[in-house]
Amino acid sequence: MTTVDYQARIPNNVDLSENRRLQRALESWQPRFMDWWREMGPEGFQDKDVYLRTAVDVGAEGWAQWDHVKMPDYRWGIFLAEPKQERTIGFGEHLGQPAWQEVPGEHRNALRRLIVVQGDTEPASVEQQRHLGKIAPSLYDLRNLFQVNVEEGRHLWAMVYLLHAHFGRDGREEAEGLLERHSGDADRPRILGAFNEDTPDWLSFYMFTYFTDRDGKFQLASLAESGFDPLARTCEFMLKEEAHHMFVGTTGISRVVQRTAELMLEHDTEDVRPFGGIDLATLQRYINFHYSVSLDLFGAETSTNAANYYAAGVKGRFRERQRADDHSLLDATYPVHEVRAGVVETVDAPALLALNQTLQDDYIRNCESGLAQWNGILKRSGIDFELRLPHRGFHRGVGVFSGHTISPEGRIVSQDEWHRFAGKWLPSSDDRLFVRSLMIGVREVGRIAAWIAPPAKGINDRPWDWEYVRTAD
Ligand code: BYC
Repeated sequence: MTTVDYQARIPNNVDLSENRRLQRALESWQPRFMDWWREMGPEGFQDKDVYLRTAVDVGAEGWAQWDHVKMPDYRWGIFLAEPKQERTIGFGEHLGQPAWQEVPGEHRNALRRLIVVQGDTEPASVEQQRHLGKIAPSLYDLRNLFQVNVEEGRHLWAMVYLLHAHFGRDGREEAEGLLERHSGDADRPRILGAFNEDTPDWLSFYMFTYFTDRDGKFQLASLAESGFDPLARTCEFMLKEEAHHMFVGTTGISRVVQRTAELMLEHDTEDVRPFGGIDLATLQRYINFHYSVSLDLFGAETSTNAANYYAAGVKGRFRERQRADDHSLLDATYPVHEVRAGVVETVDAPALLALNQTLQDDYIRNCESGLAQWNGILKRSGIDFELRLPHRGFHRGVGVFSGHTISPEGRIVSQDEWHRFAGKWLPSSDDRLFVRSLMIGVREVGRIAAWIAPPAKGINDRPWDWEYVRTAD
């Protein structure tokens, strides 16, 4: 059992006090993080009490403490999952060898790159969401936003710890860089595309936590298989916190669908906009957008980077250890897509090269679960409409489909047709303005904005209509 030092300036279960040099380095990064949080973190509400869960342990039970705290007082700390006795590497060229506790020289660059890319997304999402507090639909939602934000801040700490502890001077420089790049910044943008998009309204926030945080789940799960044990254990614990972020997305969209269905029945129309609801066609366009930019986060479907990461033992597949194959994939093939003569075809590629597509396929299957839930609400309401995931080639900027114009149904269309239909397939400026017009902050206990249904229950056994954030001055 790793003991947790929760009283230390930086709460941790990595015996930080035993390593003075590292402790000093992280303590000098801490004020930089706090400056960033104040400048780029949630706008307003910093002096308000928010009902937050804070990680205090890594065991299965009771790992979190719940209390009203001011966000700047949140105890951001370093928590790695329990070590596994004699853990071995589960895939690639080093299969069966003991997991590394230190970074092997030959895999240093690959590991640093993966950790920096992962680390970069965490503060990026906080920056993207910083304006959402004042337009939150309820105190319950406001609290969930801040929970997600402080935990993304903790996930940044997780990656910064690895950089400082294992990558020397260039690790420290990379840690600085994580606070210097900013979402959407023209000169110093975040590394991955989706993290430079705006999250201007709460529908976008729920879509982001559903689709983009879910990429996080799959990437973290692949890194949790890493032969580099500190990275694996860090990601394993991050996944525990991440589950709530996707819950916010799944249930958030469910509640919007629920409210839309109620308004459709009440007014006997699909056009619920005049009644302050979000019509299903607009919801579908938001799904199309967020799903497609999130698919881009997987990189190209066939990738030598991914093959090298796998062969080296630094990044595995989702649930690598539960797969019944040889975990080296040297002779295996995997079906991938190609666009040939205007048609999408499936061809076999070496499985090692197709690892990004493999992970993307796992992700797509998992995305379907939310759609089933949302469509269940429509069906139970007697509404004959199905929300769908668009074709994987729709609106892609990375990989085999980039450079092709493909309809949500998967038909390759001309540039001309694309431009004619883009406003029907993707949120138009009119859609965005309309959704933005609904975003009026609601701060009274028990009240909620008219475009979304209340949640079925509250957080941590509290009622949903509870003072999750004490907003009074
Ligand atoms: N945008 O071989 P390729 C999360 C670059 S989300 C811009 O196709 P590879 C979270 C790529 O870097 C999870 N650039 O792909 C969610 C490479 O550049 P270099 C974040 C892109 O390397 C919500 C070149 O194109 N974690 O946690 O096999 C809230 C060719 O690359 C993009 C990770 O992603 C893009 N979309 O795979 C908070 C895990 N895609 O090297 C948090 C770590 C590719 O030629 N990252 N490029 O300069 C990785 O595993 C891989 O870097 C990627 C790319 C999957 C991202």
